[in-house]
Amino acid sequence: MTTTSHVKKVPIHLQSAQNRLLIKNGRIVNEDGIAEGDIYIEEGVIKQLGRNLIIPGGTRVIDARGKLIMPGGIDPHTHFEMEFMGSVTADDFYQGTKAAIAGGTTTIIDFVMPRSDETLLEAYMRYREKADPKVCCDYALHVCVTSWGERQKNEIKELTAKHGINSYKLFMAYNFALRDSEIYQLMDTCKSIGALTMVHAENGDVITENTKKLLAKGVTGPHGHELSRNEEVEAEAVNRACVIAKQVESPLYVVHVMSQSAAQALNQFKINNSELKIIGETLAAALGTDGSHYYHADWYHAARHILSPPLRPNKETPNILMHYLAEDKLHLTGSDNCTFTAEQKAAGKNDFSKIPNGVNGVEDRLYVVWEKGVVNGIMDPSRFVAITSTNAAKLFNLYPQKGCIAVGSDADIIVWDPNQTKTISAKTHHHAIDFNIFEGLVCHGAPEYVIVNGRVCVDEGELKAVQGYGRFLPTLPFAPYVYGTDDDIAAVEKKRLHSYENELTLDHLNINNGNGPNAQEEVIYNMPTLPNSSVSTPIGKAPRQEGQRNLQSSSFSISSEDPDADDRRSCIRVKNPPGGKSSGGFW
Ligand code: URQ
Ligand code: ZN
Ligand code: ZN
Repeated sequence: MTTTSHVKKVPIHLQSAQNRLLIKNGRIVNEDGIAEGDIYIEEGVIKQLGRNLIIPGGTRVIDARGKLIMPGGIDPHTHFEMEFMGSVTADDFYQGTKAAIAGGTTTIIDFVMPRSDETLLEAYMRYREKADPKVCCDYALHVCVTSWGERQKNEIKELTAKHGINSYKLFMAYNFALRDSEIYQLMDTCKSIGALTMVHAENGDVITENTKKLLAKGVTGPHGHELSRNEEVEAEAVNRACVIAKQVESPLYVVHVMSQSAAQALNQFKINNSELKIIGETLAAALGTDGSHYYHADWYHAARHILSPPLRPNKETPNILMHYLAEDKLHLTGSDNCTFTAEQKAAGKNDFSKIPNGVNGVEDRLYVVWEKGVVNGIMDPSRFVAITSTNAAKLFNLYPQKGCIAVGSDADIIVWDPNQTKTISAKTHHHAIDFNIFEGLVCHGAPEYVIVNGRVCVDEGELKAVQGYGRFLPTLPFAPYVYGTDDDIAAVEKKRLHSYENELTLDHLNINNGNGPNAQEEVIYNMPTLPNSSVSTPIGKAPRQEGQRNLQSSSFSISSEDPDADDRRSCIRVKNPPGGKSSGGFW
């Protein structure tokens, strides 16, 4: 099996004029600003950005007036057709990636979960064989390391050198948790090969003891799940993982940060150890719902909210985590999509510790983050792009192929209509289960078009995903945003900005350049403004610091039906040092 082939598996008859596409009149949102312009796509790649583009006849035109054009979502955390806790997750790579596309996600990164009798390489091959023919969008893989020794050490070296894997997940809980000494050794090995260690941070020993005690007391229902693994149990493990990473001087990615305590532990460690790269991911589930559901009278309703670490009963948690994301104290969002049917959940009818862990999220992640983050005024559209797409691309070394709208990038694009209203429901979602943890959530904003590698896969809201259209994305080690110097990062950003500036001139960016600001030094992006915002755009990113907007009492309108809308938009000045934009801060 080759791991480097990027040849699309699309039948020739499907590749006609439809792979030439012009998206006109929208506002292009990248993580570093918003610009106005048109996008020309050919053969799955963005070929031109700007205005008055010269394009071949027969090109399909999408009018994006009044819409936002954003990079397709990248979900760094899914579990499609995974064998886990005696079950197999209901969404397979076809159903899962179809659901992803329906919600605007155009790349997913799944986890290879080895069977107990399998080598890591065998597990990787098994995942490639099941995923390659089914995926509707591009995908990459992380590999879970569920036991540790010389064999695993050699295998991860091989997986990184030859098979396009640059990230490994270890567990501090479950019956395949690694001990601290093993965690240390795995981090050391990952560091030596330029891979990123990801950690599921919960204190497994404490959970085991708490579970025994709760069951002995007769607490067998779903709420026992959260009681057995409360916030402290998560926060302790987050801190311990950070401490070990510090001893090894290794970067660390903490998956599914689910509580205020854990987010605080991570952030405090980062503040005290600013030289370390500690990355925090949280989930759509943690932002869109809460642990009060574990006390629901219907056992199935409660059980269907079970995942680990659990949702938290503190109803403020979603809001707190969203502010952490806005303030760059957490860095990206995943779904941890890991769906089980009611029948599968029933395995834990008499014992909460046997309920298969996992919830939906791959389809609804963007809706939830937009609604709770942007519509609620906690972050702006650029930060939305950063935490749903760009930061994942950077961390897993897929940037700028993925995660941005720039010349040369893959044409993974969503045309987002902020005026559309959608109510999330299991009746209309595309998962293989009949329950949705976000049921009834009314969302103001939805993808009208989703373009996957140049193909329109959501067309005026209609889903047209193609099985097997996606490709495996090999991820290379030593990602500049994880292991590189500031100069390495600046070189990547410069390459990306270079193509951008060539195409979208100051004029196209609606810049008042009467005083002639040097494009190399200063670019002014037109930005929509937000209602009732308490937090402004990214912190810890040098280019953003000047021109941080006061988002209070402004009005968010991007309707281009309104000719005066431009006048009301505020501007953000983004300083670019000579030779390109500096990454500043973390990124
Ligand atoms: O821990 C995970 O990420 C997977 C294996 C299970 N799902 C979950 O409950 N988070
Ligand atoms: Zn996990
Ligand atoms: Zn997971």
